[in-house]
Amino acid sequence: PGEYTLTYFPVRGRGEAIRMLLADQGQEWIEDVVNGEIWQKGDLKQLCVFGQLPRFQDGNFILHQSNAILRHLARNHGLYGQDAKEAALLDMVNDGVEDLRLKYGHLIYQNYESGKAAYIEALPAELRPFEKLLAQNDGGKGFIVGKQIAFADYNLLDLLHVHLVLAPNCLASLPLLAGYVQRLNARPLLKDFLESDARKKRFINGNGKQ
Ligand code: GDS
Repeated sequence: PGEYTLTYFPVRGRGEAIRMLLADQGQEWIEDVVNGEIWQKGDLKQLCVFGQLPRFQDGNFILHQSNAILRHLARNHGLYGQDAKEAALLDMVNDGVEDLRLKYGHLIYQNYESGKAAYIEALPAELRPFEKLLAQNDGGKGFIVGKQIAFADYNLLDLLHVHLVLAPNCLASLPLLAGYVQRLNARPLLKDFLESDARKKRFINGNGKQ
């Protein structure tokens, strides 16, 4: 197996679910941190398939698109469910996470000052589908799909983390999700990662809004 390298800006952004998956799976990886000055030069952007980061190297294999990177790691680390139906449900959850992540990104990068209040107002309704899915799986005491952690759990956990910063009370009416965050945060390797200095120093988003 080759060495893992994550090339990304010094933010959580679309890199953090990948980092959490790797950390929780006991994997090591190289952080190739790209600051604005390096990015502005444009050479790296030229190398990126869609002109954007994150970029991920697994040995000589290079991949772009954050969700494709998560899925690649899922296939290689047994994080894609127990059978084809669980894999399909994990894809469904991950697409739901992506839909809300895009709305969040729009708020942060395009509409923060004027959109924040309405966004927070609508947030519990946006998160409730995940609460319902959890309730349907083992009474909400476990993971989002099946009996083992999977890639979509890391992506959902990151989505919940960033929303808890934006709106600390957003899970007040969603007790299963609140318990899910506490339970996953307490996984030993994930806890070490979440409490690391590197993680604490990292801004959530590229423009400093959160
Ligand atoms: N679908 C891709 C993925 O999932 O990997 C999206 C990757 C992506 O958006 N990467 C961003 C990037 O490389 C950093 S994440 N930007 C540098 C560039 O484009 O040159 N993206 C749409 C999305 O998330 O789908 C965005 O809205 C990103 N915003 C989120 S940051 C601008 C500013 O600061 O306002 N200069 C950059 C804003 C920006 O890239």
